[in-house]
Amino acid sequence: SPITLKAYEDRIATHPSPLARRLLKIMTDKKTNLCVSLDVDTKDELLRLADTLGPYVCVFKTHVDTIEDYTYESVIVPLVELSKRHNFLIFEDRKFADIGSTVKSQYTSGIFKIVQWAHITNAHALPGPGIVDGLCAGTKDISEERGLLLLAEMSSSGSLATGDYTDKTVDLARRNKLFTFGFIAQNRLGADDEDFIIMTPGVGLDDKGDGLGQQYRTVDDAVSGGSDIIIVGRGIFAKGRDAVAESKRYREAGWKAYTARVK
Ligand code: 6AU
Repeated sequence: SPITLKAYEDRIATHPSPLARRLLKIMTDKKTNLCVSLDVDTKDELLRLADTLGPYVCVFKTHVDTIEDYTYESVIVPLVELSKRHNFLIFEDRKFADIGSTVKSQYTSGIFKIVQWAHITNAHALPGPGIVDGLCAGTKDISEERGLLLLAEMSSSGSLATGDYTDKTVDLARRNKLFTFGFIAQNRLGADDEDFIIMTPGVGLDDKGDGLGQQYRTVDDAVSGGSDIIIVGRGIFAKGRDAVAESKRYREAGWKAYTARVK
């Protein structure tokens, strides 16, 4: 039988994670479950897209280490400003994968200082509980909400994150539901009485793949399968595409698919 879920709005009051509550409120207020993946390599392009697409998204996802002309002052400061102006959250797609002590440094230090500005980041479950503990320890002095997504499944062809690995990733998230508020996944995960936020990449309406292992599913497939937020990158801003028009299209498709599955 098709998955039915409570409305985003009805999940706000009961969600254990403060960050998830804030996110569900933004989604409800802006009527969008679209996360745009800003995989570009200059700060001008990143900031231009964040400004023009800001009204249509609940979250912007970044790979900040791919920006050629990155500095904290010229990229992060204006990006945070735009996140306030357009009311979106920032998700640095860092995919941490090391021991707790090392990821804590990678999260808090260096030139990126991710914990200072990224409301959301993600990590592989591979190293075990220490990775979550290390990242959580990194949020100690931050007053704003922070949240972690574990990679429970991947969109890429031949991914090893399946079956028992996926189940154990869900168990790992259960240890700290205040911080680990959901998953990067292709399917609904967790028990019916749990409320993990599922964010799903590998979504595209016009392409099937990218020749390097990425696999695309439609918005309907992702959302009817239990995804709460669709992550779209090249489907929106690849060369020749009108990013504003595509953002509106994916936002509409995402919201329509969501309303169709609400209880
Ligand atoms: O829509 P695309 O293919 O242009 O971009 C997809 C984005 C990329 C990937 O790094 C990321 O989503 N991603 C992730 C994430 C978000 O963790 C996991 C995954 O399984 N597949 C995937 O594509 O920025």
